[in-house]
Amino acid sequence: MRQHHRTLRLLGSLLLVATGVSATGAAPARPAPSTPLDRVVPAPASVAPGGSPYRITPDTHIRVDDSGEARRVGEYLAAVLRPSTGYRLPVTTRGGGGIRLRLAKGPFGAEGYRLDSGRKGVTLTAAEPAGLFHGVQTLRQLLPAAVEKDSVQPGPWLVAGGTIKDTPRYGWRGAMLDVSRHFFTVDQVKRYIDQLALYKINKLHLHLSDDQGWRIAIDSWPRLATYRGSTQVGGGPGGHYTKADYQEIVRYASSRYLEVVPEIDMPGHTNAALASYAELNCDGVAPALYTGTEVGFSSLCVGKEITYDFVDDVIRELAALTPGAYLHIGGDEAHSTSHEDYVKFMDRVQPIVAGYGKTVIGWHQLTGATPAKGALAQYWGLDGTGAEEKERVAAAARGGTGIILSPADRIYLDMKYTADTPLGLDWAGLVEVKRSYDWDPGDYLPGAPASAVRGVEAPLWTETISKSADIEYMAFPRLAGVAELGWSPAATHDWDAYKVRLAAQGPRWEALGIGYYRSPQVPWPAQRG
Ligand code: NGO
Repeated sequence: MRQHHRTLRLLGSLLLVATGVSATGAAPARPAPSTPLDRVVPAPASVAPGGSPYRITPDTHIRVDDSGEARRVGEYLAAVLRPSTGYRLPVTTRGGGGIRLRLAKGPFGAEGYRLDSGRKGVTLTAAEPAGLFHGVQTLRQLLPAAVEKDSVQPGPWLVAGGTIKDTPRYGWRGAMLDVSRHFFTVDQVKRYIDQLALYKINKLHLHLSDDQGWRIAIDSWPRLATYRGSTQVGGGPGGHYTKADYQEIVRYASSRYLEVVPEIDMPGHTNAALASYAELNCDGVAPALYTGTEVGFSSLCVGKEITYDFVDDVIRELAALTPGAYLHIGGDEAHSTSHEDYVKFMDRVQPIVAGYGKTVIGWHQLTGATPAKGALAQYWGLDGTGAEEKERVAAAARGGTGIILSPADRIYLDMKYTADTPLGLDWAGLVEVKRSYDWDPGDYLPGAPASAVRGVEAPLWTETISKSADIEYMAFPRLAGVAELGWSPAATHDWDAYKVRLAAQGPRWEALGIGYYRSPQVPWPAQRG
């Protein structure tokens, strides 16, 4: 009799798992199904479901290798799970069953991991702590969305059985935040970093200067930050990062395995610098502060030596704050600089970056000059950009320049979704969720070898964006698609399958307090409460 009951119960739960009936849907309310192992964004490289699920209980321990970084990842996981499960989840280096984070040699690369789940536990294995961290993001998505809440939830906390083996397609999976047009505080940037980490984004590009604001303290040119940090688009108070603030952002990003890529845009987009120091202007007259949104009207004075003293000082101080390999020098929309001057300027400035041990990145206009050896060009054209311009970038790629893809009519997060989107711009067109996801970085740029493509990056320009809620509304859901383009093998690319996995993220975002655009293209579950 007892046996019979157990069989029935087992059958019932299998059925629930198979049909995906929600625990809060029709009776019977328990047990809840576990999330299918492949319902993860970005799609893992390979998924083999099977075997019993693991259930996190009050007795679960998080066992880590005896390494500082593995322990830190374990503590990070515990901090995610404790508030919603209400369990202690001690992080231990010995004994204790349940969740295990292991560092071991294997075919994982710098960021990959393997997840094995069964009745006795879940084990994440990776060669590097970054891989464990990305594996933790996968594990989060395998648990019910309520795991993301900050108060105790009923559970149960099941992880489906099976194995995931996962490594990224590209090493560059970036997001850019423009902190110049509107300033964002350290806490706001940290909040975005946490959101980027959910989807295994590994670069945070900060656009630190533009016509409307200079956001990083430079000791040798103090007025940049104190004067030109003092406002923003629309005339608000603006702000800037002290060096300590900036280092805190870098530290926090690195604790989430993101590398910060700082950008000082030059020689155009420099009204902030020109307004702060009259001597940087060819005519020696400082222009007024600028709080509008026009582009292309400012240029550093290419013929003056002081320009290069200035650039050297800025790059030296910024390089000293940057543990990462790259410095972005902008180079877009230099409409007020002659072509000859632009080439001259880039020929002088790129060696300065190299001299401080960093690799140059520029917007793709840099390919109209002579990109330094090893430089990366960030493509921000459109599907419809002229063949000549695309070929210039492709030729540079064939010559060894790496390419980061940020096509504006695909993954500029500041483009409106539809004509009704209250925020954002539309100069590159309207970019709904499907359009944003449905392209292949591998064959996007005709004539560029696939091996030149380092990955993708989603810029968020902030002419119309002034608070975290704005960032989130424009980034979600498109950011998840960009992350998938950067991480998942091309073979997994399929809008119909993607939109189902994406829909499952909605309740997670709600649990995390992220207000997202509920695109009608995506079959979101009904919103609760
Ligand atoms: C362009 C321009 C930026 C604007 C952005 C708005 C690039 C690389 N330069 O992108 O100054 O803020 O469009 O979408």
